[in-house]
Amino acid sequence: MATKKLLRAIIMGAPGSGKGTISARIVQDFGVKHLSSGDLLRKQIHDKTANGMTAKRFIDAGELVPDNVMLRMVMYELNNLQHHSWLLDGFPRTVEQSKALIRDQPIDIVINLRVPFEVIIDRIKGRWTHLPSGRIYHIEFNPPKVPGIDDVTGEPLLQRDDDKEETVKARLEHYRRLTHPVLQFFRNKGIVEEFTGKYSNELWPQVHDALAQVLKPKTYQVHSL
Ligand code: G5P
Ligand code: MG
Repeated sequence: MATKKLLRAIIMGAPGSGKGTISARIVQDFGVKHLSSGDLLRKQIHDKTANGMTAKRFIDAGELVPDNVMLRMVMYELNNLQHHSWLLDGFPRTVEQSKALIRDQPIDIVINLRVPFEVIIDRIKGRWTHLPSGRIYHIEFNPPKVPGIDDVTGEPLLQRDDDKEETVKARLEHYRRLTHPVLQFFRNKGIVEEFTGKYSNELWPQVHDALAQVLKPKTYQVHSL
């Protein structure tokens, strides 16, 4: 496949499968813009916008935010990224969202992270997030330099409200029911690349190589196993 100038990519995977972790590495090595629907929603909640207030009720229950809210928000952001390569994380999550996206944007590749559900709950329990930037830490896997403090800004880290064990279980269930059909939708288009494993450091070199087939990397940071 010839490498092309602008990349349109999607990263998929269950809650806690490492989409944010792998996305940060893709941004670093390939210089693409990262658009995380969850980060966008958390910012709207923080800013107490009307969309944020609607979304909060669904997020706290581990349910998906309605398609009309998501589409308005994400398509607006994508419109500002027309001249950039981008990676969508957490969107689309329903077949409705997928159909609306591809009506507007041709997608080159869907990266699907397949991580067993049993490792996910433990991972999420140990996650700490810098909410304004979306930077993610884990108490063992990638701890901050100072416990509870963001490495870059020195601001406090928080645990996400939807990371309680019961909410994580609801999120995994919604993923199974609503997001599997999305994968099938893109598989039918022949653009899904599957990556299976327990650790992000095991998946990362494979993801890097697959992306390098469609976009020239600027660098390759090794993250040891
Ligand atoms: P989000 O924000 O999209 P989820 O549920 O899809 O949330 P999440 O929880 O953000 O996904 P992730 O990004 O896949 O997980 O995973 P991550 O943060 O990188 O990794 C999880 C933790 O594990 C981190 O602490 C990381 O450091 C650690 N970790 C990573 N790799 C390893 C490893 O190898 N080993 C170990 N030990 N640890 C590791 O969506 C949130 C909500 O917003 C709404 C929904 O309500 C959703 O529930 N929403 C939407 N609703 C409708 N439509 C949409 N399109 C929506 N988008 C969001
Ligand atoms: Mg995430």
